[in-house]
Amino acid sequence: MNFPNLPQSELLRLYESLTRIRLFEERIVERYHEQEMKTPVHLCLGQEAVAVGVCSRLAREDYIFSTHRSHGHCIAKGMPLRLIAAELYGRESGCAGGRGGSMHLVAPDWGIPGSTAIVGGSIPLAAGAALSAKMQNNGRIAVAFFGDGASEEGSFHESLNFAALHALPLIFVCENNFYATNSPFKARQPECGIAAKGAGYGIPSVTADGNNLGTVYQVAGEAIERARSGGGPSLLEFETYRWKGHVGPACDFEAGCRPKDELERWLERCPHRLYRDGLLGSGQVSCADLDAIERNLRHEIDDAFDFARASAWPDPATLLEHVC
Ligand SMILES: Cc1ncc(C[n+]2csc(CCOP(=O)(O)OP(=O)(O)O)c2C)c(N)n1
Ligand SMILES: [Mg+2]
Repeated sequence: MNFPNLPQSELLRLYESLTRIRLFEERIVERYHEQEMKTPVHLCLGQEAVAVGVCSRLAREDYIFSTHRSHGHCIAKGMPLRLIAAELYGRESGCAGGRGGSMHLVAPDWGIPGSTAIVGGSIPLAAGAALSAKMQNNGRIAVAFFGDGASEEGSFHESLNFAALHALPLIFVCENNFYATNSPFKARQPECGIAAKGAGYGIPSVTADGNNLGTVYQVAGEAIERARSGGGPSLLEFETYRWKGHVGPACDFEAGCRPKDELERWLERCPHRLYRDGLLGSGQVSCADLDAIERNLRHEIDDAFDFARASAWPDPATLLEHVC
């Protein structure tokens, strides 16, 4: 484990963020069968370290653009759980007034101008935000989160080209979980890997272990520093794995979507457990410290779900608002 050499407060901040995502999504899994959450949910259980390692290095004003699988990114960027939970329950108090659901999380005050379910859509949006930051010289940077499937879209290549040409303060963060829906990576792409595509445009590009929070933190930090100091874009390909099916709270290996032993191998590399073990091994914190964080987070999640379920439904009279 590449365990980061950081002050105790920062190590705990990372643990808290990682655990907040894990427990929030586990709560969705627990409650989804009640059929009160009508939105489809694309869970990021197993992939949390990428969100935390990247977003923990950003300022609140920096932009992130996420996808259909956005809970982890938005939580790690600081978006309040109440806004997310209420959106999942379709309530007026949700971040998009209950109209958007899980795939359209938005929180401009936390640097989240919008998330999009159009595969590859987050990438040019982030390039636009990075261009605006550069033109205004306001010191902000933008991050595009996207999956391995999105790297097959034209928008990925167009944005790489444009960002390289204009030296945009933009980080391309590809979460390579080796599947696009049920289609395995090897059946879709040649073996050169995703990072090689960035190198083709002259962009500093790396492939790294996305389940090792210390590695993500370090690699993301270098890219962010480069972007902020005028060094232009970077492409970071993080290898990781989603534990649940493409959509919904269930696993999918029973349906033959992927091999059980593959999932089991990745479960052994749980990003949360790896980080927790590293943290305890560092001797800087005790189990009791971590348990206290977890207890507080459970209260925060109870509060968010209670808030969501007690919130009003959107008024039907507003149905056509925001529609052209
Ligand atoms: C342009 C477009 N094509 C197809 C879809 C249907 N679709 C939704 S998610 C998805 C797979 C995306 O895979 P990837 O980019 O690897 O992200 P992951 O789900 O693995 O996080 C597809 C094909 C879509 N939403 N948008
Ligand atoms: Mg994928």
